[in-house]
Amino acid sequence: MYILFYTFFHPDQHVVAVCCLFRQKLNSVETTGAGMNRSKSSADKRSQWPAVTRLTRSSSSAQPSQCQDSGLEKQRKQPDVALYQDLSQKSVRVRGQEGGLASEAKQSKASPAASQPKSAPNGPSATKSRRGLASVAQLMKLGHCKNVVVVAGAGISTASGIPDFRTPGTGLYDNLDAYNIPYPEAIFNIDYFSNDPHPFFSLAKALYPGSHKPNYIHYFIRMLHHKGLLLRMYTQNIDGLEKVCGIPDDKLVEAHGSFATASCHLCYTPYPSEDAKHAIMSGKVPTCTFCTATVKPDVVFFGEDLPQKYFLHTQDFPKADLLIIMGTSLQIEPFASLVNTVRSTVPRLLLNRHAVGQFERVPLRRGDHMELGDLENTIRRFAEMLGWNDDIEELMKSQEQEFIPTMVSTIPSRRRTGISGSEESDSETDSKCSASSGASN
Ligand code: CNA
Repeated sequence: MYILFYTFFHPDQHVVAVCCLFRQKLNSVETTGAGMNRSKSSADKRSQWPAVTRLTRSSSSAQPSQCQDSGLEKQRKQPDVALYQDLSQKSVRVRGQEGGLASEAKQSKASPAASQPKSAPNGPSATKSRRGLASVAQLMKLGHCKNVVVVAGAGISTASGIPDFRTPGTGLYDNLDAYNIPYPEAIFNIDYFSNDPHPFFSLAKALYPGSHKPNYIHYFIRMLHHKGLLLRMYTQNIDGLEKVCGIPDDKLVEAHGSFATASCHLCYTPYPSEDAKHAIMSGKVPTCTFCTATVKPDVVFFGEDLPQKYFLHTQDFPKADLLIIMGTSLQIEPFASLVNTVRSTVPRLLLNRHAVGQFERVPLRRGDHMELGDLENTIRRFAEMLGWNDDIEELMKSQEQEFIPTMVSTIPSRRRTGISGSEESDSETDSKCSASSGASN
């Protein structure tokens, strides 16, 4: 009560602290699985700040200058000032809702480990550390890792030809001229979309599943599942390649949504995804049959709720005995904070081009491992160490044979074909039905 009173009179200074407390409350609500979805009713609840039964997507609390490969500042264009100010005002509410996690992240940064001098061990010496790939491979071979959680980002799909966000030069944030937006995040900002959907739709044309194929990294994760070791994969990617390579729906959390379904961005009335795709691909704007607002694929924008499935993390992360983090800059909250929720003794392996998040700190947390460099090369070496390379190559070949003839076909039939067939030896065939049905949109 006192806190609410205090906040009322000091809203700016104390909103984060208050939200932190609400976040503690949220944790208890999350474990009960209380309704957190992007339904109409959930949308209606947006006005009842503070919302305690959902999490919205936001950029990390990290400043752009802290992001090694962002290079964002120098790329930013002159914003449309009026719109930018309007969005800033709107984002206050969003930041307030997210403050709990943001402040958790800040708190963790303020921990004793965080006070260590920050020096990113990005050089080759970091990869020679005993805390690298070989150590984790050894643990796996000894049978210590039977509940592996994978956390992934755009870096796992660059080998498939899909640019990530932040890699200088090739990342989308460095190549925004075509989209005519005032700042990079605007392309995934729900308020900006509401005002002008065209920049996102231009990008969506390139990202719609169907024109890219999964790569060795995706199949490595599929192999983890095949071997019965994958507890769950949490991906931020929206390209759908995890499903295309055959990782079943029940093993996958697409934390930032996907193109598989579509709905009204305002009232969340579902809309046939193929119709949405067809409209977007032909340069039209699909509109809601209920309220006439713009329809969009169910990709989670900044300021939108994460899918309900995301909250499986409350069960999975305490259960994990190995966490593999790959191809992400860990800049987007609340996703980025997930990696801090495994038990303190659980090994965490970062596979990325450079150190990110808590892996930037020296010394690393006990049990943390890091292997830096090109992800596909790293994963190939990892697979060699585990003796999985032949299996993965074979899996890729068999999947490719099913994949190629159907590339020209529709998405649902391609996915169905990709998941059934030669995978009868898969140790977890139970998930095929759900994967197929998930892809039928
Ligand atoms: P990001 O911020 O662009 O970070 C990607 C990370 O991967 C960076 O640290 C890169 O250095 C690293 N990386 C990229 N390529 C390689 C490589 N070949 N080898 C090793 N490391 C590499 O992207 P995040 O995923 O962290 O950010 C989350 C956003 C990005 C999500 O909301 C996604 O929706 C969004 N996104 C997704 C896609 C996709 O679906 N493929 C593409 C672009 C952006």
